[in-house]
Amino acid sequence: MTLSLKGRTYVVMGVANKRSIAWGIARSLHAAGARLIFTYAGERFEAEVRKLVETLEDETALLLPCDVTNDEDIVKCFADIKEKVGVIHGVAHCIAFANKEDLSGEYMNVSREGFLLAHNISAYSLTAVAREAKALMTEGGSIVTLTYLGGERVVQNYNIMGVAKASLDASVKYLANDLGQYGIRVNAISAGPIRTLSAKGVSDFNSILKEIEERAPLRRTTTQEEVGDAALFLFSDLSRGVTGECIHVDSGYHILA
Ligand code: NDP
Ligand code: KAL
Repeated sequence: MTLSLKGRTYVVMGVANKRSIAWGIARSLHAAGARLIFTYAGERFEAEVRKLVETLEDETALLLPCDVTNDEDIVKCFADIKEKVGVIHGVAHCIAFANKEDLSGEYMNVSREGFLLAHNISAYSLTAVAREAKALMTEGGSIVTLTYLGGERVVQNYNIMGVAKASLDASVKYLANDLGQYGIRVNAISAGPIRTLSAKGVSDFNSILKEIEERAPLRRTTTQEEVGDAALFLFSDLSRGVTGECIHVDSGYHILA
């Protein structure tokens, strides 16, 4: 068993820019020789993602639109992938969204609309994507999503996103149970805080990072590369016995009281 992914194809969803965790995963998969297909939500970041993908200098790389709030988009995206490459071996789901007003203050003030939006994009999308991807994973495969400690415990301001991540974490287990019989594994990586576009605008992000540096067992913050390499393990056959699992890549912060 090796970590080489030569001859394998993976769909990476959720690159917005070079700081995206999805881009860290893409770089690790690319270094292992995998062929990559990127999906992006809207035209907003298409040009930026296209520029990044070009830096890989891989003519086989593909870039496709996929807004996960839209079932037709998801179906079309995977139908396009089927037509262009046939078989895929995995999907990296690196997508989350909640309205800014639902990410501070008291959780209980969340509106029905805000609650459903966060669950739609951040949790339901994994199930919708897994269902479409399954048809293309005829040689078995591995699906990896990204979660955060705020789905297991109360983390200040994470609020609705914590509730959505709890739903995502449970989805990983139910999907793992459904898809195991087809040789498809489903796992999550719980990443420590990383400064990405999603984290932008979080007023006390510096103090969150400082606390990790001071208290986490490894005494340093998490990098995109660390998450990328953990994903590489989950996509490779070295993790062939692992499914329905959540691996914390967070310098060990989650073990602290
Ligand atoms: P980014 O902002 O780089 O990525 C978030 C991505 O979500 C963007 O690419 C965005 O696409 C995509 N997205 C939002 N709405 C939709 C939609 N409707 N359809 C398709 N894609 C959509 O942030 P991160 O890399 O930090 O986030 C990636 C994942 O990592 C998320 O699940 C996040 O919760 C998780 N995570 C992040 C941590 C951190 O500290 N940064 C810690 C733990 C987990 P677009 O830009 O095209 O709208
Ligand atoms: C406790 C933490 C502090 C931050 C609180 C909430 C963070 C929630 C993450 C969520 C994904 C952020 C958003 O949805 C931001 C959105 O409202 C506005 N941003 C955007 O629209 C940008 C342009 C696009 C690219 O973003 C998205 N998401 O599409 C949590 C910290 C310590 C760890 C983090 C950041 C975890 C996480 O899940 O991202």
